[in-house]
Amino acid sequence: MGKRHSKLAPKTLAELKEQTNFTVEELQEWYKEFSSSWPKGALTVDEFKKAYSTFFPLGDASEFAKHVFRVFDQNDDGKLDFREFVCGFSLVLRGRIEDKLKFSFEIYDINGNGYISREEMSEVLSVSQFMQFFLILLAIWKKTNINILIIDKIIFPIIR
Ligand SMILES: [Ca+2]
Ligand SMILES: [Ca+2]
Repeated sequence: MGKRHSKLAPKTLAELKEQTNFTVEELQEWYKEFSSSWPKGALTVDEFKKAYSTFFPLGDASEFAKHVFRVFDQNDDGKLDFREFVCGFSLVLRGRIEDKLKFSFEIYDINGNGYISREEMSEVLSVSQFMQFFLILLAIWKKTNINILIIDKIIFPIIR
């Protein structure tokens, strides 16, 4: 058994600092959490669902978690590595409004053809689940700068 790395390599850290809206300290903190929760260095969709449902045990949050996973998994290999994980959270929690809207769109556009069909809309989730998702993220990331008003005034009407 090799020694588990609980610190990010300086090069990776510098790259992630560029790619996300987190500070060096926050990234180190995320990494520590991530590597102790998923020592393999990546998590599967089932593990993601499980983590998700511990934050939100009621209802079928795991169905929605599946779609979040799909969008976070940038290289489509069925695993979330630390980079994808932290980039996903950065986007949702601290991204520009345009990026958050793009994220919302991709959640619904399951086949990635640039359109949201009626079927995709009903497949994904109800609006209330979508709102829950953001509230869960808020709970996870207390120091978030996400603005509830932005969700309410911009994302909510768009996905309705
Ligand atoms: Ca991946
Ligand atoms: Ca589509």
